Amino acid sequence: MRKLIAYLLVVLLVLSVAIVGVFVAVAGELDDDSTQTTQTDDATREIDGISYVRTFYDEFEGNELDSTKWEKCPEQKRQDGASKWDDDYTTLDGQGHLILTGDVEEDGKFHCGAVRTRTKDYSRDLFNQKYGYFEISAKLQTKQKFWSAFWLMPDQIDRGIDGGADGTEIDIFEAFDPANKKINHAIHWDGYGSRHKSIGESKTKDVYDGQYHTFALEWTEDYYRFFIDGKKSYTIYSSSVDIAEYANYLKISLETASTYWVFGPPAKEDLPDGISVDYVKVYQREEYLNPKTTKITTTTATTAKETTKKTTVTTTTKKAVKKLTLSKPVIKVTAGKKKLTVKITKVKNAKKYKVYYKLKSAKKWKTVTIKGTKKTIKKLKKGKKYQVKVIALNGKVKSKFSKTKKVKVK
Ligand SMILES: [Ca+2]
Ligand SMILES: [Ca+2]
Repeated sequence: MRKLIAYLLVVLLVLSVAIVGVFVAVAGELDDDSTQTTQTDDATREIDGISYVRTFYDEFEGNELDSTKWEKCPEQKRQDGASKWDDDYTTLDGQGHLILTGDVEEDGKFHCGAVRTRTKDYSRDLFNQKYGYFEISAKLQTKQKFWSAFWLMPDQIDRGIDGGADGTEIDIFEAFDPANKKINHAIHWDGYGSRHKSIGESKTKDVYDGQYHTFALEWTEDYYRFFIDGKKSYTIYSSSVDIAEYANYLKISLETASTYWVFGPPAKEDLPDGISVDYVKVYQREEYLNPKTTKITTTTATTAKETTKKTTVTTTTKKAVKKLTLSKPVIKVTAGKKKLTVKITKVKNAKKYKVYYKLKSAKKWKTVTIKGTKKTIKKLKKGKKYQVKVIALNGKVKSKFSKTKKVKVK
Protein backbone atom coordinates (compact mmCIF):
# COMPACT_ATOMS: atom_id res chain seq x y z
CA MET A 1 0.00 0.00 0.00
CA ARG A 2 2.78 2.39 0.91
CA LYS A 3 4.39 1.59 -2.41
CA LEU A 4 1.16 2.36 -4.16
CA ILE A 5 0.86 5.63 -2.29
CA ALA A 6 4.44 6.48 -3.16
CA TYR A 7 3.72 5.62 -6.77
CA LEU A 8 0.60 7.74 -6.76
CA LEU A 9 2.56 10.61 -5.26
CA VAL A 10 5.13 10.34 -8.01
CA VAL A 11 2.38 10.28 -10.61
CA LEU A 12 0.84 13.35 -9.06
CA LEU A 13 4.14 15.21 -9.08
CA VAL A 14 5.05 14.19 -12.58
CA LEU A 15 1.74 15.38 -13.92
CA SER A 16 3.51 18.70 -14.10
CA VAL A 17 2.23 21.67 -15.92
CA ALA A 18 -1.29 22.86 -15.68
CA ILE A 19 -1.76 20.34 -12.90
CA VAL A 20 -4.30 21.15 -10.40
CA GLY A 21 -5.82 18.96 -7.81
CA VAL A 22 -3.01 19.04 -5.31
CA PHE A 23 -3.53 22.44 -3.93
CA VAL A 24 -1.45 23.54 -1.09
CA ALA A 25 -4.15 24.91 1.09
CA VAL A 26 -2.45 28.21 1.62
CA ALA A 27 -3.66 31.72 1.17
CA GLY A 28 -5.55 32.87 -1.83
CA GLU A 29 -8.35 35.06 -0.71
CA LEU A 30 -11.73 35.38 -2.27
CA ASP A 31 -12.85 38.56 -3.83
CA ASP A 32 -16.28 39.99 -4.23
CA ASP A 33 -17.91 39.84 -7.61
CA SER A 34 -17.66 43.52 -8.45
CA THR A 35 -16.70 44.45 -11.95
CA GLN A 36 -13.34 46.15 -11.99
CA THR A 37 -12.29 46.42 -15.60
CA THR A 38 -13.68 49.12 -17.80
CA GLN A 39 -13.06 48.85 -21.49
CA THR A 40 -12.46 52.35 -22.80
CA ASP A 41 -11.27 51.50 -26.28
CA ASP A 42 -9.44 48.56 -27.65
CA ALA A 43 -5.94 49.97 -27.42
CA THR A 44 -6.27 51.12 -23.84
CA ARG A 45 -8.01 49.86 -20.80
CA GLU A 46 -8.65 50.95 -17.27
CA ILE A 47 -8.39 48.59 -14.33
CA ASP A 48 -9.16 49.92 -10.88
CA GLY A 49 -8.57 53.42 -12.21
CA ILE A 50 -5.13 52.63 -13.66
CA SER A 51 -4.48 53.07 -17.39
CA TYR A 52 -3.22 50.14 -19.36
CA VAL A 53 -1.95 50.13 -22.94
CA ARG A 54 -2.28 47.19 -25.29
CA THR A 55 1.00 45.42 -25.99
CA PHE A 56 -0.19 42.31 -27.83
CA TYR A 57 -3.30 41.17 -29.58
CA ASP A 58 -4.58 38.67 -32.07
CA GLU A 59 -8.09 38.42 -33.46
CA PHE A 60 -7.17 35.26 -35.40
CA GLU A 61 -8.27 36.67 -38.75
CA GLY A 62 -7.40 34.85 -41.98
CA ASN A 63 -6.65 31.20 -42.55
CA GLU A 64 -3.16 30.89 -41.11
CA LEU A 65 -1.83 31.26 -37.60
CA ASP A 66 0.18 34.53 -37.43
CA SER A 67 3.70 33.18 -37.16
CA THR A 68 5.04 36.50 -35.87
CA LYS A 69 2.95 35.95 -32.76
CA TRP A 70 2.45 32.21 -32.26
CA GLU A 71 3.93 28.85 -33.00
CA LYS A 72 2.26 25.51 -32.48
CA CYS A 73 3.51 23.74 -29.36
CA PRO A 74 6.13 21.01 -29.89
CA GLU A 75 4.53 17.73 -30.87
CA GLN A 76 5.09 15.87 -27.66
CA LYS A 77 3.37 13.57 -25.20
CA ARG A 78 1.40 15.39 -22.57
CA GLN A 79 0.49 14.74 -18.97
CA ASP A 80 0.51 11.03 -18.23
CA GLY A 81 0.91 10.16 -21.91
CA ALA A 82 -2.82 10.10 -22.61
CA SER A 83 -2.48 13.02 -25.01
CA LYS A 84 -0.07 14.30 -27.59
CA TRP A 85 0.12 17.75 -29.11
CA ASP A 86 -0.22 17.45 -32.85
CA ASP A 87 0.02 20.31 -35.39
CA ASP A 88 -2.95 18.96 -37.37
CA TYR A 89 -5.40 19.94 -34.66
CA THR A 90 -4.64 23.65 -34.55
CA THR A 91 -6.47 25.66 -37.23
CA LEU A 92 -8.07 29.01 -37.97
CA ASP A 93 -11.68 28.88 -39.14
CA GLY A 94 -11.36 31.84 -41.52
CA GLN A 95 -13.97 33.70 -39.49
CA GLY A 96 -11.70 35.17 -36.86
CA HIS A 97 -11.25 32.18 -34.56
CA LEU A 98 -8.46 29.90 -33.48
CA ILE A 99 -9.75 26.34 -33.20
CA LEU A 100 -8.08 23.73 -31.00
CA THR A 101 -9.57 20.30 -31.32
CA GLY A 102 -8.48 16.69 -31.02
CA ASP A 103 -9.11 13.06 -31.88
CA VAL A 104 -8.06 9.66 -30.59
CA GLU A 105 -5.67 8.32 -33.23
CA GLU A 106 -4.41 4.83 -33.98
CA ASP A 107 -1.76 4.97 -31.26
CA GLY A 108 -4.61 5.22 -28.74
CA LYS A 109 -3.58 8.72 -27.72
CA PHE A 110 -5.68 11.82 -27.84
CA HIS A 111 -3.98 14.04 -30.44
CA CYS A 112 -4.79 17.69 -29.85
CA GLY A 113 -3.90 21.28 -30.64
CA ALA A 114 -1.91 23.90 -28.69
CA VAL A 115 -0.13 27.19 -29.44
CA ARG A 116 2.32 29.42 -27.61
CA THR A 117 4.23 32.68 -28.06
CA ARG A 118 7.53 30.84 -27.87
CA THR A 119 9.26 29.19 -30.79
CA LYS A 120 8.82 25.48 -31.21
CA ASP A 121 12.57 25.00 -30.80
CA TYR A 122 12.55 26.88 -27.47
CA SER A 123 15.12 29.38 -28.80
CA ARG A 124 13.14 32.55 -28.07
CA ASP A 125 9.84 34.07 -27.06
CA LEU A 126 7.82 35.75 -29.80
CA PHE A 127 6.09 37.66 -27.03
CA ASN A 128 6.47 37.73 -23.31
CA GLN A 129 5.71 40.14 -20.53
CA LYS A 130 6.20 40.64 -16.82
CA TYR A 131 3.14 42.09 -15.05
CA GLY A 132 0.13 43.42 -16.95
CA TYR A 133 -3.35 42.36 -17.92
CA PHE A 134 -3.86 39.25 -20.04
CA GLU A 135 -7.24 38.41 -21.54
CA ILE A 136 -8.68 35.69 -23.76
CA SER A 137 -12.16 35.35 -25.22
CA ALA A 138 -12.97 31.70 -25.76
CA LYS A 139 -15.84 29.31 -26.32
CA LEU A 140 -15.07 26.23 -24.26
CA GLN A 141 -15.61 22.55 -24.89
CA THR A 142 -19.00 21.23 -23.78
CA LYS A 143 -18.11 17.55 -23.30
CA GLN A 144 -16.27 15.79 -20.48
CA LYS A 145 -12.68 14.53 -20.51
CA PHE A 146 -11.19 17.51 -22.32
CA TRP A 147 -8.78 19.84 -20.56
CA SER A 148 -8.36 23.27 -22.07
CA ALA A 149 -6.32 26.15 -20.68
CA PHE A 150 -4.94 29.64 -21.19
CA TRP A 151 -1.74 29.90 -19.22
CA LEU A 152 1.51 31.80 -18.89
CA MET A 153 4.92 30.18 -18.65
CA PRO A 154 8.43 31.43 -17.85
CA ASP A 155 11.40 30.09 -19.84
CA GLN A 156 12.45 28.38 -16.59
CA ILE A 157 9.96 27.33 -13.95
CA ASP A 158 12.64 27.41 -11.24
CA ARG A 159 16.14 28.80 -10.94
CA GLY A 160 16.80 27.00 -7.70
CA ILE A 161 15.52 29.67 -5.37
CA ASP A 162 12.71 28.81 -2.99
CA GLY A 163 9.51 30.57 -3.95
CA GLY A 164 7.92 31.68 -7.19
CA ALA A 165 9.86 34.91 -7.83
CA ASP A 166 12.30 33.05 -10.07
CA GLY A 167 9.57 31.53 -12.25
CA THR A 168 5.88 30.78 -11.88
CA GLU A 169 3.38 29.05 -14.13
CA ILE A 170 0.14 31.02 -14.09
CA ASP A 171 -3.03 29.23 -15.20
CA ILE A 172 -5.52 31.95 -16.08
CA PHE A 173 -8.15 29.30 -16.69
CA GLU A 174 -8.23 25.54 -16.81
CA ALA A 175 -11.51 24.10 -18.04
CA PHE A 176 -12.12 20.43 -17.39
CA ASP A 177 -15.58 19.79 -16.07
CA PRO A 178 -18.57 21.12 -18.05
CA ALA A 179 -20.94 18.74 -16.24
CA ASN A 180 -20.28 20.47 -12.91
CA LYS A 181 -19.46 23.87 -14.44
CA LYS A 182 -16.00 23.86 -12.81
CA ILE A 183 -13.32 26.27 -13.92
CA ASN A 184 -9.93 26.62 -12.27
CA HIS A 185 -7.34 29.34 -11.57
CA ALA A 186 -3.90 28.33 -10.30
CA ILE A 187 -0.19 29.05 -10.01
CA HIS A 188 2.70 26.58 -9.80
CA TRP A 189 6.29 27.18 -8.77
CA ASP A 190 9.61 25.60 -7.72
CA GLY A 191 9.58 23.21 -10.67
CA TYR A 192 7.54 20.07 -11.12
CA GLY A 193 9.63 17.72 -9.01
CA SER A 194 9.63 17.17 -5.27
CA ARG A 195 9.79 20.91 -4.54
CA HIS A 196 6.72 21.64 -6.64
CA LYS A 197 4.11 23.84 -4.98
CA SER A 198 0.84 25.28 -6.16
CA ILE A 199 -2.12 27.32 -5.12
CA GLY A 200 -5.40 27.48 -6.94
CA GLU A 201 -9.11 27.41 -6.72
CA SER A 202 -11.94 25.84 -8.68
CA LYS A 203 -14.95 28.04 -9.29
CA THR A 204 -18.44 27.05 -10.29
CA LYS A 205 -19.39 29.17 -13.30
CA ASP A 206 -21.66 28.48 -16.21
CA VAL A 207 -19.04 29.08 -18.85
CA TYR A 208 -19.76 25.93 -20.85
CA ASP A 209 -22.90 27.25 -22.53
CA GLY A 210 -21.54 27.40 -26.06
CA GLN A 211 -20.98 31.16 -25.80
CA TYR A 212 -17.75 33.17 -25.74
CA HIS A 213 -16.50 34.14 -22.28
CA THR A 214 -13.52 36.19 -21.22
CA PHE A 215 -10.89 34.95 -18.78
CA ALA A 216 -8.24 37.35 -17.59
CA LEU A 217 -5.37 37.91 -15.21
CA GLU A 218 -4.01 41.10 -13.69
CA TRP A 219 -0.45 40.48 -12.56
CA THR A 220 1.21 43.18 -10.45
CA GLU A 221 4.03 43.27 -7.93
CA ASP A 222 1.42 42.79 -5.23
CA TYR A 223 -1.00 40.19 -6.52
CA TYR A 224 -2.34 37.89 -9.20
CA ARG A 225 -6.00 38.67 -9.78
CA PHE A 226 -8.14 36.44 -11.98
CA PHE A 227 -11.29 37.56 -13.79
CA ILE A 228 -14.15 35.76 -15.52
CA ASP A 229 -16.31 37.86 -17.84
CA GLY A 230 -14.78 41.02 -16.36
CA LYS A 231 -15.58 40.12 -12.77
CA LYS A 232 -13.03 39.35 -10.09
CA SER A 233 -12.95 35.67 -9.48
CA TYR A 234 -9.88 34.94 -7.35
CA THR A 235 -6.83 36.79 -5.99
CA ILE A 236 -3.48 35.58 -4.68
CA TYR A 237 -1.56 38.24 -2.76
CA SER A 238 2.17 38.75 -2.29
CA SER A 239 1.64 38.19 1.42
CA SER A 240 1.18 34.50 0.68
CA VAL A 241 3.51 33.86 -2.29
CA ASP A 242 6.55 35.42 -3.96
CA ILE A 243 5.11 37.07 -7.05
CA ALA A 244 6.97 36.11 -10.23
CA GLU A 245 9.60 38.57 -11.36
CA TYR A 246 10.35 37.00 -14.73
CA ALA A 247 8.42 37.57 -17.95
CA ASN A 248 6.11 34.80 -19.12
CA TYR A 249 5.03 33.76 -22.59
CA LEU A 250 1.42 32.83 -23.50
CA LYS A 251 0.02 29.39 -24.10
CA ILE A 252 -3.41 28.11 -25.19
CA SER A 253 -3.85 24.37 -25.10
CA LEU A 254 -6.16 21.42 -25.32
CA GLU A 255 -5.29 18.02 -23.91
CA THR A 256 -6.55 15.22 -21.70
CA ALA A 257 -5.20 13.04 -18.88
CA SER A 258 -6.11 9.51 -17.92
CA THR A 259 -6.10 10.24 -14.19
CA TYR A 260 -8.26 12.14 -11.72
CA TRP A 261 -9.90 15.38 -12.67
CA VAL A 262 -10.15 14.55 -16.35
CA PHE A 263 -10.20 10.75 -16.77
CA GLY A 264 -9.76 10.88 -20.53
CA PRO A 265 -9.54 10.26 -23.36
CA PRO A 266 -12.87 11.64 -24.53
CA ALA A 267 -15.44 9.19 -25.85
CA LYS A 268 -15.69 8.76 -29.63
CA GLU A 269 -19.24 10.06 -29.66
CA ASP A 270 -18.06 13.25 -27.92
CA LEU A 271 -15.69 14.05 -30.78
CA PRO A 272 -15.02 16.44 -32.25
CA ASP A 273 -14.99 19.03 -29.47
CA GLY A 274 -12.48 21.59 -28.30
CA ILE A 275 -12.19 25.32 -27.92
CA SER A 276 -12.65 28.31 -30.18
CA VAL A 277 -10.70 31.46 -29.37
CA ASP A 278 -12.01 34.81 -30.57
CA TYR A 279 -9.06 36.90 -29.40
CA VAL A 280 -6.14 37.30 -27.03
CA LYS A 281 -5.19 40.76 -25.78
CA VAL A 282 -2.42 41.79 -23.44
CA TYR A 283 -1.99 45.17 -21.77
CA GLN A 284 0.71 46.85 -19.73
CA ARG A 285 0.52 49.71 -17.27
CA GLU A 286 1.06 52.95 -19.15
CA GLU A 287 3.72 54.15 -16.72
CA TYR A 288 5.92 51.15 -17.51
CA LEU A 289 5.83 51.78 -21.22
CA ASN A 290 5.72 55.16 -22.82
CA PRO A 291 8.26 57.91 -22.95
CA LYS A 292 6.54 61.03 -21.74
CA THR A 293 5.56 63.76 -24.16
CA THR A 294 5.70 67.10 -22.38
CA LYS A 295 4.32 70.31 -23.68
CA ILE A 296 6.40 73.27 -22.66
CA THR A 297 4.97 76.73 -23.19
CA THR A 298 7.53 79.52 -23.16
CA THR A 299 6.94 83.22 -23.29
CA THR A 300 9.81 85.21 -24.77
CA ALA A 301 10.09 88.96 -24.94
CA THR A 302 12.78 89.49 -27.57
CA THR A 303 12.99 93.26 -27.84
CA ALA A 304 11.14 96.05 -26.20
CA LYS A 305 9.39 96.89 -29.47
CA GLU A 306 8.32 93.43 -30.34
CA THR A 307 5.18 92.05 -28.94
CA THR A 308 5.41 89.12 -26.65
CA LYS A 309 5.81 85.98 -28.63
CA LYS A 310 4.36 82.70 -27.54
CA THR A 311 6.03 79.52 -28.59
CA THR A 312 4.83 76.05 -27.97
CA VAL A 313 7.42 73.37 -28.05
CA THR A 314 6.66 69.73 -27.86
CA THR A 315 9.49 67.70 -26.53
CA THR A 316 9.71 64.00 -26.19
CA THR A 317 11.86 63.19 -23.25
CA LYS A 318 13.43 59.81 -23.47
CA LYS A 319 13.70 59.66 -19.73
CA ALA A 320 10.17 58.28 -19.66
CA VAL A 321 7.75 58.39 -16.82
CA LYS A 322 9.14 55.15 -15.66
CA LYS A 323 10.91 55.91 -12.46
CA LEU A 324 13.57 53.58 -11.27
CA THR A 325 12.19 50.87 -9.06
CA LEU A 326 13.96 47.89 -7.62
CA SER A 327 12.12 44.70 -7.01
CA LYS A 328 12.29 42.95 -3.68
CA PRO A 329 15.38 40.68 -3.60
CA VAL A 330 15.00 36.94 -3.39
CA ILE A 331 17.65 35.36 -1.18
CA LYS A 332 18.92 31.97 -0.21
CA VAL A 333 20.89 31.50 3.00
CA THR A 334 23.00 28.49 3.84
CA ALA A 335 24.78 27.70 7.08
CA GLY A 336 28.44 26.78 7.40
CA LYS A 337 30.87 26.24 10.24
CA LYS A 338 30.60 29.47 12.27
CA LYS A 339 29.49 31.22 9.11
CA LEU A 340 26.61 31.74 6.75
CA THR A 341 26.37 32.49 3.05
CA VAL A 342 23.73 34.66 1.41
CA LYS A 343 23.00 34.24 -2.28
CA ILE A 344 20.88 36.93 -3.92
CA THR A 345 19.03 36.54 -7.21
CA LYS A 346 20.21 39.52 -9.28
CA VAL A 347 17.77 42.41 -9.05
CA LYS A 348 17.42 44.43 -12.24
CA ASN A 349 19.02 47.90 -11.96
CA ALA A 350 20.50 47.18 -8.52
CA LYS A 351 24.05 48.48 -8.04
CA LYS A 352 24.58 47.25 -4.51
CA TYR A 353 22.92 45.09 -1.90
CA LYS A 354 22.75 45.72 1.80
CA VAL A 355 22.76 42.53 3.84
CA TYR A 356 21.22 42.72 7.33
CA TYR A 357 21.95 39.95 9.81
CA LYS A 358 21.65 39.31 13.52
CA LEU A 359 21.46 36.65 16.14
CA LYS A 360 17.81 35.68 16.39
CA SER A 361 17.85 36.76 20.04
CA ALA A 362 19.56 40.10 19.32
CA LYS A 363 17.71 43.37 18.91
CA LYS A 364 19.99 45.22 16.53
CA TRP A 365 20.80 44.27 12.97
CA LYS A 366 24.34 44.35 11.68
CA THR A 367 24.82 45.29 8.06
CA VAL A 368 27.26 44.85 5.24
CA THR A 369 26.94 46.42 1.79
CA ILE A 370 28.17 44.43 -1.20
CA LYS A 371 28.43 44.87 -4.95
CA GLY A 372 28.13 41.22 -5.88
CA THR A 373 25.26 38.81 -5.27
CA LYS A 374 26.99 36.52 -2.79
CA LYS A 375 28.35 37.16 0.69
CA THR A 376 29.77 34.91 3.37
CA ILE A 377 29.61 36.26 6.90
CA LYS A 378 32.19 34.68 9.19
CA LYS A 379 33.06 34.52 12.87
CA LEU A 380 29.50 33.77 13.90
CA LYS A 381 28.46 31.89 17.02
CA LYS A 382 28.46 28.15 16.74
CA GLY A 383 25.04 26.46 17.00
CA LYS A 384 23.15 29.76 17.13
CA LYS A 385 20.21 30.84 15.05
CA TYR A 386 20.66 33.88 12.82
CA GLN A 387 18.27 35.97 10.76
CA VAL A 388 19.15 37.49 7.40
CA LYS A 389 17.41 39.93 5.09
CA VAL A 390 18.56 42.02 2.14
CA ILE A 391 17.63 45.19 0.27
CA ALA A 392 18.74 46.18 -3.22
CA LEU A 393 20.17 49.67 -3.80
CA ASN A 394 20.75 52.06 -6.67
CA GLY A 395 21.87 55.46 -5.38
CA LYS A 396 19.09 56.63 -3.13
CA VAL A 397 16.60 54.16 -4.51
CA LYS A 398 15.97 51.20 -2.24
CA SER A 399 13.95 48.06 -2.73
CA LYS A 400 11.70 46.54 -0.11
CA PHE A 401 13.28 44.02 2.22
CA SER A 402 13.59 40.46 1.04
CA LYS A 403 11.89 37.85 3.15
CA THR A 404 13.77 37.28 6.40
CA LYS A 405 15.47 33.91 6.36
CA LYS A 406 16.47 31.98 9.43
CA VAL A 407 19.46 29.72 9.61
CA LYS A 408 21.28 27.76 12.32
CA VAL A 409 25.03 28.18 12.13
CA LYS A 410 27.02 24.96 12.54
CA1 LIG B 1 11.67 28.90 -7.35
CA1 LIG C 1 -11.59 37.00 -33.58
